[in-house]
Amino acid sequence: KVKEPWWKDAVIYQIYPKSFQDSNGDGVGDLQGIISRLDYLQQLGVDAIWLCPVYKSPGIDNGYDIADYEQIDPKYGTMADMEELIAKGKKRGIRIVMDLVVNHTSDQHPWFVEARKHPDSPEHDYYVWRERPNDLKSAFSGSAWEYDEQVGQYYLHLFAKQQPDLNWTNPALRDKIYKMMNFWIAKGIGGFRMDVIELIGKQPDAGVTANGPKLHDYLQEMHRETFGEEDFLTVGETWGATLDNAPLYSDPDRKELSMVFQFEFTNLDKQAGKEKWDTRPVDPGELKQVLAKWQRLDFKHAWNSLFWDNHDLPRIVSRFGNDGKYRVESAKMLAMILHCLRGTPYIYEGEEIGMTNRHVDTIDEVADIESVRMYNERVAAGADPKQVIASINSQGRDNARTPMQWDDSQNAGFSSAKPWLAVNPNYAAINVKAALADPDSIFYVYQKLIALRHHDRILVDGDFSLLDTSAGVMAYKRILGDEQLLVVGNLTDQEQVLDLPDQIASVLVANAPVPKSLTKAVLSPYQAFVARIA
Ligand code: TEU
Repeated sequence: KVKEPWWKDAVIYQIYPKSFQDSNGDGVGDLQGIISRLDYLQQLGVDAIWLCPVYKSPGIDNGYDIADYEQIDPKYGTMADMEELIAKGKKRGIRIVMDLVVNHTSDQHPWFVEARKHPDSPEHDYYVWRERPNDLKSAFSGSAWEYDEQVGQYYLHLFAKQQPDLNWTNPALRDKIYKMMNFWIAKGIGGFRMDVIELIGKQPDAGVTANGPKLHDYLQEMHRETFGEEDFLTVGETWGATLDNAPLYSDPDRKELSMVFQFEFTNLDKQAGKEKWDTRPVDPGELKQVLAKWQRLDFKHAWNSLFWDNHDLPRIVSRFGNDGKYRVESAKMLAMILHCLRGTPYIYEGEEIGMTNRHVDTIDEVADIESVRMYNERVAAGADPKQVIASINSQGRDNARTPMQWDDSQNAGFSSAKPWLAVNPNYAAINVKAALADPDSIFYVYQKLIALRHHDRILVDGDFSLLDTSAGVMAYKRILGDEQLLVVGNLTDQEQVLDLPDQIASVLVANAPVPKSLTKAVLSPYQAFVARIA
């Protein structure tokens, strides 16, 4: 009998290495910095770290442009540091999930350098070249095609032009990727988070990028050639995931990935048919419907991950909660609502202390390539710069990338030097040291929710049932055998009335005193609780 994979009851913590902890005083986070914070992560209780890219990279997209898959970038440390992180993590029951970026490389990768220099080399065909561009667009504004003088052809880049797309139809290229994956597996890592993996089956001539016809063949081949026999977590970044195609990726019988990241909730504050920069207010009724919808997966033949934040998204407390008066209440509510769902929860660094979006006044304060390019494009097209900055303040990726706030000392304890990206000025109040000192902090709600998942199978295996409540309240049950868990969250900054027939047996987690009776109970703004039902 196959034993259950390690990730079934796990909670994963995402680290953006550039912003987590600097150990050598250069203003940039590094591997030794992460090692120095493993005790903190153990105290939180997480089972694994998803480590954003630390490979050798010119850093045009903060490491998502890889120049050497088998070397650590010197700004993050050495391979010995990486091995130390894996070993010291293991001692604490924390596995390392590496970021696998194989839709594209850096233009500085030796393959691309060769592909350009010698158009008749085997490496040339590792990339996607055409005589003529079509109208495919880059995710970072402008055409997805760049003319190369030396070659006399255009190459495809679905992201920056310094991130040429790999040609997965080439079997020799696929083989190189699998060898590289096995290099990392041999180092004892616990899994891979697969960057924009849905794009590798692209058919650029047909205008197809995500979910191309060969995608699942490639993933099955990858599974066979690399991690198939490992007790391993693989999660695909799949913006185009739907209830119909999520099982194609994640049904264990198909031997592809463990689970998907689906992003449906990110549409909730976006105007239909527009870009993410064109926002609208969130309707709480829609929010709960989207969360409930993904609970309808057949979890024997599919698996979903649960997350609010990552390095590409705004801070959730600023986005769906309230980063002013009700910051603490709303952060706890969002944690309870998400962590009691079925799937595998991910926590993004700083989420566990309620870190918020940051605010900029001018484009000079913005580091991220996506925001800068969008700004230039829109302003050139006549947009009001103030409006564009407002979009960046609400949706820009730098919101999640400001340095981790460890304490109230200079630079928030992140670095002794000026950080590469300015610390959020609210660090004096919002920081890890303060959170650990306050038994009522957001941190301890996350800690409890993680422990609950480890100790009670109801969160892993229990059925989900959405309860009928007013639009501003999300209430659901998890049911396993004769055990029942009730989860309630007021999604709004207004009082809401809850009317349920159930009797609470015991309260497990709460952010406010739980009403004795649930009939016609008044919930305070963002009030939430998790309770066993009698
Ligand atoms: O993100 C994929 C992606 O599509 C994002 O660029 C997304 O469009 C944007 O951030 C949100 O609108 C992955 C990585 O997570 C991201 O950091 C990289 O920039 C990108 O791939 C390219 O590797």
